[in-house]
Amino acid sequence: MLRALLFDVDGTLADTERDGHRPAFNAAFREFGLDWEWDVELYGKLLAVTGGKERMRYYVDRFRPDYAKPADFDDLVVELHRAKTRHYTRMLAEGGIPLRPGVRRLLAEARAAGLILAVATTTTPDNVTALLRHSLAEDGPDWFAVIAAGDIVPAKKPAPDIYTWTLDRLGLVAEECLAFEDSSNGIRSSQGAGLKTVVTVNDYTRDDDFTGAVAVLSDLGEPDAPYRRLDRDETGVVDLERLRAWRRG
Ligand code: XBP
Ligand code: MG
Repeated sequence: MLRALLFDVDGTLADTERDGHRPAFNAAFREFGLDWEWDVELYGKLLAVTGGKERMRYYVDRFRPDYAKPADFDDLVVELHRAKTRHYTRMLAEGGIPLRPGVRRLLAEARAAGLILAVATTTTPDNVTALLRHSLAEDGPDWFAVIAAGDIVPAKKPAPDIYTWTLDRLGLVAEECLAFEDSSNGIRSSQGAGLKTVVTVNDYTRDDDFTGAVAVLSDLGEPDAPYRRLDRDETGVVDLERLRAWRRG
């Protein structure tokens, strides 16, 4: 029986990366007087690494051989990340970033049907709360039985740990759940935890490897704007009936 839906956040619930996280990183860099500037294309490359602190370290190691790391570089990364989170949550509060097509509709249907909702993401907990509160509903965070986020597991996606942690917390096994992801790092993580996974792509992840996905979609679809399936010729709307049919396979 399908008991729970587990959602990634960035790129899945909302298109937060290009116009949310990226400018928030840039604002933090400016605040600290750094000449780092992540444009849209570079950010696509940096998304290979999940986690904001991990991404900044990767940027310096891979793209800034000219940068002389100070002795307290690890502390600087933590400070930068704190500033970035402040900028990002303020952007969301200021009217931010809308949910992707079909997300609110499916969450509401699942909730009304008594299914359990959960979040499994590498982003910082404050970011998730801000998005759910400002883009879903004032009580949006309360819609979710578990919000697993950020550093609660040391190994971020593509490691399966965040999904395994979520399943443990819910007291459910993978067969009772479906996951929703937007990236290859994400689906490696969810499938690594044994979860069947529905993918909705975005501009950064369209060409990712989604082998094993239940379905690869443009988005979850709305009645007046159906999804387009990328892995076969099909359009439609993702609702519970369709999810149950896909799950049965
Ligand atoms: C999301 C991430 C996060 C965000 C930034 O990946 O990788 O790092 O880009 O958030 P996923 P933080 O969608 O697979 O969870 O800066 O708070 O880490
Ligand atoms: Mg994602």
